[in-house]
Amino acid sequence: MKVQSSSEFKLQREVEYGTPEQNQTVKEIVAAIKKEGDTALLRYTERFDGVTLTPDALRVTPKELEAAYSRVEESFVTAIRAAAVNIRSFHARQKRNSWMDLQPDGTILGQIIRPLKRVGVYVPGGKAAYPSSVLMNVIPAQIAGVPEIVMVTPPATGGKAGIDPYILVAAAEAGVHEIYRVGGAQAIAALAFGTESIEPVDKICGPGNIYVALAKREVYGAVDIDSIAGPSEIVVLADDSAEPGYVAADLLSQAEHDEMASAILVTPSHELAYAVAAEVERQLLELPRQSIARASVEAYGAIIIVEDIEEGISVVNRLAPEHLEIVTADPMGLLGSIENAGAIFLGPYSSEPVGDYFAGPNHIIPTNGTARFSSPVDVDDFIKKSSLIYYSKEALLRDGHSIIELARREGLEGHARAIEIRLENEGKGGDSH
Ligand code: HSO
Ligand code: ZN
Repeated sequence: MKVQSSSEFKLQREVEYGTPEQNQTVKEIVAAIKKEGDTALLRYTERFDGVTLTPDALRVTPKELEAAYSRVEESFVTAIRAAAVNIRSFHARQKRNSWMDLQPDGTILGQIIRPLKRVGVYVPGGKAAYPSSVLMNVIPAQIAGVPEIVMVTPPATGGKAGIDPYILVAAAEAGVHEIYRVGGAQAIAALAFGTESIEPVDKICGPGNIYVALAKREVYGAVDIDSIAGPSEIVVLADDSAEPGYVAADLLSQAEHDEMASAILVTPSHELAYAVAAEVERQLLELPRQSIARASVEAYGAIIIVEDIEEGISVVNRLAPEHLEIVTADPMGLLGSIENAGAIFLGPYSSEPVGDYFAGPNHIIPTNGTARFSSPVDVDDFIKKSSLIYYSKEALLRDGHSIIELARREGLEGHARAIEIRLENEGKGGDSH
């Protein structure tokens, strides 16, 4: 890993908007699903996944779910259940209550919180299908009270319509209600607009390839979508109290996700910087995903030497990383100065995978500097709010003239009169109903 000073460092990664051809393909797929429903959905599934299905084979049956349990290790079920307990209890703290405020004049104002009715979770096929991400998408929706949680995932290619049993078990454990074996842009369109076999949803979330991301952009507005995630990032802010082997391992744990992932160490300690660089080299040689991790580290990795921890903090705040580990003598003491970070891991034992899998906070976190203005997935992503207004007669008589004034300044006489008709009537000592 390159060791460099902070002055020139700038992390820059392009956000993927796809080629014109990819955009065109996605537009065509979405239009076809909208027009032809299941017919187009099955046609694209045959073309892209190499699987021929009938409409009644789209939905995964309870029997298949049962079979999935017999194909995974018991230790996996135990671990995912324990993770689910922690994720549930963390997200349960985010639940909002509806509220109403009764004022002395009889006015009642409030906010009513309702869950979205139907949510679709996309789970990619192949290597990027993480059971842990199924939990991270589904559990917040479930805690929000979403009554219908639907999962879609592409069927295994080559004629076998199976789905990874680990994904199925995670879905069952998380509380998914319906699972369909469809993927790609066609699955996103089916969720957004519905087909004969799949009822449309209100919101689509979950990661996917470029076609999935473009399809989500394409259907946004007809339904809500989550944010479109970029490659994963970690920044470790450390001083010479840190153990180089631990820091290197944590950097590599992010680097192995993706050639475009970014792992950065920020430290005032020259000694730590060079020790971590050597450790990264040593550990890389023994990592099964060495080629991915090495590509990531070479293109987007860095070890940045700063003057002192204060400068380190300002580098961190500029990067606004998805994950920040603070491995210094007094990590808690620095917490107050961290302004931009999606998830903050404190101390030598809060290795990022603790949060990726188990502690409870969500691992779907803003990437690419967007932690500057956005937050990890949580229960709020699956609710909506309605405002509540009850005005008493007394309150309307008191405020009516101000409302009329504002309406007339906007040239909206109809608005003014809607109030005026009441003031005239009630002001004359009209009936108090
Ligand atoms: N670090 C990833 C999440 C993940 N890690 C899933 C393992 N599985 C992005 O936050
Ligand atoms: Zn991870």
